[in-house]
Amino acid sequence: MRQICLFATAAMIAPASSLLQSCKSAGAATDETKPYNIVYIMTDDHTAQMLSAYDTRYAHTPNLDRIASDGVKFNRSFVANSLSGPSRACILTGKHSHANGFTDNESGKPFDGSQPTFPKYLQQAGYETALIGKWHLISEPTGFDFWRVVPGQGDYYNPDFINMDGTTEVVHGYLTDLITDMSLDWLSNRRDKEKPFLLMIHHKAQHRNWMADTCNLRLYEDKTFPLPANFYDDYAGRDAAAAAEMRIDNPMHMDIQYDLKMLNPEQTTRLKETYEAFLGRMDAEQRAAWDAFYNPIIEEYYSSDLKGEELAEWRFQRYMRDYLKTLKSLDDNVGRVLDYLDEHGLSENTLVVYTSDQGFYMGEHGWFDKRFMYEESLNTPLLMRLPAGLDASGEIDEMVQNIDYAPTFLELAGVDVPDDMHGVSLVPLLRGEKPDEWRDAVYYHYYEYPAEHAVKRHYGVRTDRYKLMHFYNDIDCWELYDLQEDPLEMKNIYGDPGTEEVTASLKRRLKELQQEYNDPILEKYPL
Ligand code: SGN
Ligand code: CA
Repeated sequence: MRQICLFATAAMIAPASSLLQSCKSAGAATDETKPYNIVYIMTDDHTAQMLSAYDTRYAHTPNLDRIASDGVKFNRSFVANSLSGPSRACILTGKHSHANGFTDNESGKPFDGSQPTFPKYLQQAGYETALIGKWHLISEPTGFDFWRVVPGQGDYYNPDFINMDGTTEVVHGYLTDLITDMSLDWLSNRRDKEKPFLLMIHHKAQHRNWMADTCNLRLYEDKTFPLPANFYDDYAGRDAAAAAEMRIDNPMHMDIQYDLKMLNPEQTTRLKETYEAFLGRMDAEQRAAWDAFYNPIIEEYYSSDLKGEELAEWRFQRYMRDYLKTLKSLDDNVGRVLDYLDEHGLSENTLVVYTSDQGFYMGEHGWFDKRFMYEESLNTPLLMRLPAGLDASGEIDEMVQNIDYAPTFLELAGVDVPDDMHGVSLVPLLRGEKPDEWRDAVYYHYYEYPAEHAVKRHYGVRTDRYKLMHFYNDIDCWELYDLQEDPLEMKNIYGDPGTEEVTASLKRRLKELQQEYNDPILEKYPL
């Protein structure tokens, strides 16, 4: 990798016309010789259906929507492997999982922190870098001047934080607030203000088991949410989907005590002890507020004897409400960060990125969780508020992937993108250009099986209109969807008469992508 310069300038990345404009609109902080700062906010398991800039059916997220309305919203934003650790490794390295080595969460193999990552390249280019919140890559973070992370998935209440000196301490409060407090503290008091910065704020927020802050517990209780059209999916023609263990209506998949908070001293469930451990972290005041809210619902639930669809739909409503309550904290806290940047004259010169480590199912196919290459979890929200000099606005429909973030940030910092990165820089799109040649297909590969939720290993290709997937390992099933005709992916048309040509062309494209990225799976399942 060759470094162009120590500090990038707005002039280096902005076309002449936009530069004129940026000079005119620039405030004190947008001196055109100043490199851009990057604030990267990522939430665990936040799906686009639950972000009102994308979908107004369920959620109201005014602060996240601010990022979209002041900047851009990517409508076709995908992950490379829909799971936390792998997704984070793809983002840091700009490479697919087989190349960065972190293919799954559960094998326990740590991320190889000695490999190049975009924060390291930014450090070399003179940036000050920080990471706060969920890390989930087992090894210690590398490439950051400052980091403070939660162990594993992190706890909602009074969580542990691991410090850079290796000590772990309990910090009193609600995790989403704490991560924001620490991030603002770093911005105000800890960073070297002479340097451009990268701040990665990694929230747990939307990750199972959706425990809201006590101040938000009573929200949305009067709301009834519409069921997704395919809530009662029978998975006909989709064997891998039928084998998955992530149904909202199945008590072995979604636990009545841990997930739905219906604590019962007389009953043991698979995850009850884990829930009790989470409750055990609360102080007396938090616990009293929690019990005051849940006890009447618990009493009503256990005396009502709901069954069948009535029970399934009650479970869905509780899931939706809990998810939305944790989302309220997240949205408020994103608002705090945006306000801070505005109030401190940083907005004009700072790229704000909002995304998630993957999408999530909110009852589509009857599910919660992610992992599958179906749309809800392949897709991930991606919003960006752009600094002066980057003139795109509104919606971007080009297909982008989380391996693109690293090259984007490098280009913005004036650092050459290393040849071995798989992603491509999104900077042309951020400039408002409509490139003639843009990616026509994304590649996906999921590995974590056998594991919780029983989602089989699979890889596939998605084009603008079609999706082809191959489930492998202890199964050998192909699936093909016409997303235009069947956006909910209910009818697997693989092998149907009339699909021969499109199947052959998708297999060709899949093979090309596997060759381009050097995925060794091609040797095992030649195309
Ligand atoms: C935990 C959850 C799973 C979830 C994985 C991965 N189980 O194991 O439901 O799929 O994390 O999530 S739990 O009983 O511990 O809640 S990821 O986003 O970190 O990849
Ligand atoms: Ca996740």
